[in-house]
Amino acid sequence: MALPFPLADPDAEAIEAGRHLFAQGAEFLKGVVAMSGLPPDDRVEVCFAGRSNVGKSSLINALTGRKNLARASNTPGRTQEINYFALGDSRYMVDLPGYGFAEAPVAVVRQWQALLKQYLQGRVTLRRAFVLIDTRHGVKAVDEEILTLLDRSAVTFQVVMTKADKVNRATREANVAQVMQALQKHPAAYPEIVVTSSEKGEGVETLRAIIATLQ
Ligand SMILES: Nc1nc2c(ncn2[C@@H]2O[C@H](COP(=O)(O)OP(=O)(O)OP(=O)(O)O)[C@@H](O)[C@H]2O)c(=O)[nH]1
Ligand SMILES: [Mg+2]
Repeated sequence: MALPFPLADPDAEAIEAGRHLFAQGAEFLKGVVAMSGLPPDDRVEVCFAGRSNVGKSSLINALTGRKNLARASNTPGRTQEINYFALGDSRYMVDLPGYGFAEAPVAVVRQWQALLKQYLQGRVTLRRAFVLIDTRHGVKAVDEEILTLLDRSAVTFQVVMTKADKVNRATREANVAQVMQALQKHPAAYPEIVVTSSEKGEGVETLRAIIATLQ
């Protein structure tokens, strides 16, 4: 029986397109704190969303092969702006503020949530939101909130599981299955997931290929 949410498996042509795209180089463009600060919507854009500390910045670094491009910190909630990266001259990659950071002041959380909502609902060139889920934990209640927001915003989202190097095979399989199950009730879910490790490079080629084939 075919799984409703199989693992992404791009063909050789897509892998090559991904390699080519990322070979063009990536640059940090700007950090945005309000919709008025967004760059012109003149190219395909993807964003990375996920709980604080899930590995968003590390994944952007792994994709671009640049150790410190997106600040990967040990301090949860540090990336508080919408950070724009230009990939060659044809794509934007966007590092979103992490959610679920319990120690952040309520007013700050509200402000992020409002901006996140405006961004997801208002950015016409946003082609896909990658929602990062920790392979150690699977989908949690706090993740469900953003999945529901994406459903309502009609933004296609694709789950990228992170930190796969931190779990054994049994946990990995159990949590991949848990994610596949959780996605069934989300109409905006793209029906393939990607398992990654920024540390080991697993899944990085696949994700590059996916980003390169979005039009
Ligand atoms: N072992 C391992 N550690 C990882 C991996 N990805 C990220 N980490 C670690 O997890 C921590 C958080 O990673 P970040 O990339 O800063 O997470 P983030 O989602 O950008 O966090 P915020 O910006 O605070 O929302 C760092 O200590 C990373 O080194 C991975 O694939 N494997
Ligand atoms: Mg970050």
